[in-house]
Amino acid sequence: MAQKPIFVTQPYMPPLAEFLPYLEEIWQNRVLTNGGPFHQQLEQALADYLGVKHIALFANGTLALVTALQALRINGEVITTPYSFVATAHSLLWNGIKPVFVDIDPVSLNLDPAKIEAAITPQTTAIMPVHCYGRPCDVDAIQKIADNYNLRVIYDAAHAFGVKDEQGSILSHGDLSVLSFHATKVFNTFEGGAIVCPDAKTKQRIDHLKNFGFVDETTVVAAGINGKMSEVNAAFGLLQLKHIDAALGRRKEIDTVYRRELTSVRGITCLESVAGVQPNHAYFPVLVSANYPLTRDQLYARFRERNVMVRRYFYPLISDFPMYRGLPSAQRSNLAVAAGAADRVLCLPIYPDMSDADQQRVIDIIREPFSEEPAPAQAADAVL
Ligand code: T4K
Repeated sequence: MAQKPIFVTQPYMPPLAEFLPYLEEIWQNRVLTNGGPFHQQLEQALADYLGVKHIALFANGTLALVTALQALRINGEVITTPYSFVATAHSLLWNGIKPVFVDIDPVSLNLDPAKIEAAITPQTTAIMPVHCYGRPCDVDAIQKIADNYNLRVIYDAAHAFGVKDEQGSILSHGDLSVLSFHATKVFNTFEGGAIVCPDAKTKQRIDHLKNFGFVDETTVVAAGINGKMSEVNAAFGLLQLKHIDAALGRRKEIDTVYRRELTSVRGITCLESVAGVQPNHAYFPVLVSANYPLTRDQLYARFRERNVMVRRYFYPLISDFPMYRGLPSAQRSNLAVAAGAADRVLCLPIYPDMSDADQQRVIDIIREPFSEEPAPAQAADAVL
């Protein structure tokens, strides 16, 4: 009989009984959306929790990315990473902006600052890096380049909820940072997202843009969109915040066990923890090398046979999708490190409710091929 499936992630769900009072309040008030009381409370609570100045909630992370670019009036060309979820580059296309892909750093798997300058042209207006898997970009190097060339920096921080570096929240870097609160993320509001911004004026522009451009009943200042988060989602976020530290704590335990059990496995590389960073353990990526007994895709297939739904985030590269692959910067020769990572990566299951037994199942599958290897040649000689 097939064992029960284990997914790459599962959303954390607080006890339903704790959510009912929030729903009762919504039923009572009949305020469902358009910046209601839970929306306002969640913005403040998140700004406090994350240690950031201003936060504007959105219906999802993709709308937040699209709006962030609008808020800063970005156009022309934007330098970004091919090693991410498609939404990163799609947000550029939705704004009529040309993505320019730059290769990633082999250790961080984030945009490689050393390769950014060569991709800057007179049309470049901004850089959109991604804190991939919640692991911080080289924010200082990126800011230096942005300052030298007068470029804006919008971080796709979809994975980086709660991550801190030595200067505080990772979300405080650049001009804007965008979060996702999708079901698969560390902090979820079913669907949801946010823009983190440093000043009240920018926050006000973002708030107008996410509400069709309305300033008041009769004034529309921009061709805005409907990006608002509903009261149900915001209420769920408030409840989630009460549980977030416990959820992050459990993720840390799972991360620690994977590292302990997998570091010595030949051909499996865990991404190094970054010094001075408080991580969120959003993902557990490993890189499968040629000296592992199976190829990455053979291991992936074996997991599937065992009903363990590991994922190859981020394969294929964004630059390999049809709407991008014609771009000069999308050529694989320009993106060798990213292509190598995409061909080797597997994201293992990690989520707060994952049991120790389920984690052991994952570890056993990775170790299994070693017991199937033919005995080493010396051993055979000894018998003769
Ligand atoms: N930028 C970056 C860097 C991103 O990673 C993302 C989203 C965005 C921007 C855009 O933010 P949003 O607009 O989504 O807020 C998932 C997510 O749909 C996507 O949000 C996420 N990145 C991406 C990395 O992963 P899929 O296609 O892998 O999702 P799916 O449905 O296969 O879910 C993965 C597993 O999670 C399932 O096997 C089971 C579990 N799951 C999923 C859902 C939706 C649940 O247990 N419950 C659920 O409701 O894209």
